[in-house]
Amino acid sequence: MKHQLAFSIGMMSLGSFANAGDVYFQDFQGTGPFNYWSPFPITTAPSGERFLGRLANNDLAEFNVTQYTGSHALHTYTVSFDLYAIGSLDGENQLVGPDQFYFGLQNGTNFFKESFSNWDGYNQSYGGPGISGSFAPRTGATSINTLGLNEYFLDTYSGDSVYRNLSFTFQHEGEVTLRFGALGLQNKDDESFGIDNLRVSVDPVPEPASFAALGVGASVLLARRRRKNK
Ligand SMILES: [Ca+2]
Ligand SMILES: [Ca+2]
Repeated sequence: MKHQLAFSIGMMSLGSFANAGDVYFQDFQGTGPFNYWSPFPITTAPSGERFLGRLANNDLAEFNVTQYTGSHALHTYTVSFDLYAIGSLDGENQLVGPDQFYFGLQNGTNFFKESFSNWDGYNQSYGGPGISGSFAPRTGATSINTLGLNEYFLDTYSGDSVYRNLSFTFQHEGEVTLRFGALGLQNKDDESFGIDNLRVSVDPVPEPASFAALGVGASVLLARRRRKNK
C-alpha cells in the first residue's frame, strides 16, 4: 500500500508537467495564505473584487513559480494577469509622473514597463497588447470605474481602469520568480496598481537534438524513396 501511494503521488506531480498547460491560477478571492508569494496585502474593492495590491512607489510583489512547480528545467512559461490601474494616475506626465507599472523576473529581466493614466489630458504609454507610444488615458482598458475605487478624487480624474489578460510568453531555465512593481507614483490612496487573476502555464521545450534526429530521419527516408522511384 505504501508503494502504491508513493507511485500515485509521483504520477500526479509528473502529470502536471506531462499534460502541460495551466499549472497555476489565483484570483485572490479567498483569504489565503497565498503560498509562494512574497508577503503582500490583499485589497477588497467596494465591488467585492479582491486583488493583490495596492502596489505603489517601489513596492514589489513576487511569486516563485519554481517553488510551486518544483522544476528548474528549461520550459516555456506563459503568464497572464489582469492589471488594475487605480486612482489619479498621470501617465507620461513628467511633473507628476511618469506613473509606471512593470512586470518581469526577480533576476532583473523585464517584459513590460508602461505608464497608465486615469487623468483626462495626460496621455499614457500603454496603447494595447504590445503597443507602446502616447495614447489617451485608459486606452486599451476593458472596463472603467467598475471596482468602485475612486475615493481620492470623486470625479473623472480618478477611478479605476481594468486591463484584462495581459499575456507574456518566455522560455527560461532555472528559477522563475515573477516580479510586479510600480514606479513614480504618489501616495497609495491617490495612485496605485493591483494584480488579479494570475494564470501561469508551463510547457516543455522540444529538445533541438530530437528535432535534428527527426530531420535526418525524414531526409534519409526521402532519399530512399527517390532511389526507389528511379
Ligand atoms: Ca479577484
Ligand atoms: Ca503621479
